[in-house]
Amino acid sequence: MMDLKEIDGQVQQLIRQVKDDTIQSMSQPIDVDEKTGRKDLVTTVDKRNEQSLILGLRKILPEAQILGEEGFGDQVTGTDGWTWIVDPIDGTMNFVMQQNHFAIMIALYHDGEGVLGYIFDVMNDDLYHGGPASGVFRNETKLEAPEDVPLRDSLIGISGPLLIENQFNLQDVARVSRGPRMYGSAGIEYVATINGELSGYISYLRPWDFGAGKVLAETLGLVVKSIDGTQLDMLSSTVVLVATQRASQEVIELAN
Ligand code: 2AM
Ligand code: CA
Ligand code: CA
Ligand code: CA
Repeated sequence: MMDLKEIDGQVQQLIRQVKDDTIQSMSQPIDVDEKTGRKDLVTTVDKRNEQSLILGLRKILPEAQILGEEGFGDQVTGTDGWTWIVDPIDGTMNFVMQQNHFAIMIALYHDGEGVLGYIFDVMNDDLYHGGPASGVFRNETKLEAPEDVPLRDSLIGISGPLLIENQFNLQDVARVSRGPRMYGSAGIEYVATINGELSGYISYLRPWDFGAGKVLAETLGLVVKSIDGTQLDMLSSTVVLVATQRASQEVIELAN
């Protein structure tokens, strides 16, 4: 097997290529389909990106299994060994409606432990990457851990459906904070938390929505948990909280 640095270099090359293809595709009309309804979209770019990423990742680490949102990967039923998790466009609704505020995400796990994470903020041309072995980078710049801010001095990301329905008392969480924000892309909200623009982010997420962000956020000392305070199961969907230590304690207290 290649060493981790070599794998990392090749994944960065791959995700930059797929980013370039994505930008290229935006100059032509894009086919959009509804998956479960008019609020759940998939495009030809989501599908093509996932196929490109899977093809590339298979070459980089043939023994790994691959979990991808659009179903071109493997049927993943366990976390033993090497697992890639791929989200080919995170924030497809933003991609279609705004041509902005979306990300491409890749994560690498070994025996359920995060090894590498990648979040490409495409329109800002910023690749967030790294893991416990190397630290976290925005492009070439190594990032410091964000300040441990409390909820009342900060903005907090909360997904639209959870806030509208006041699930887990999230309207109280919003009131205690300086204000709620909703960006519509888990990747972009993870990045905002990593950058210290938000003290945290709360949303119902699937493994490809939280896999990459979890590696990067935990490497920077942020808390990534289920909203009830328990550990995340890498293969299950749940309401995920990523936050500073202080904000996470406050949110978990208010939410349960
Ligand atoms: P997607 O664009 O890859 O589907 C939108 O608030 C954020 O939540 C996006 O990151 C989006 O990822 C994700 N998302 C959208 N619909 C979802 C659903 N039904 N379940 C879980 N996550 C969803
Ligand atoms: Ca989707
Ligand atoms: Ca997603
Ligand atoms: Ca997606």
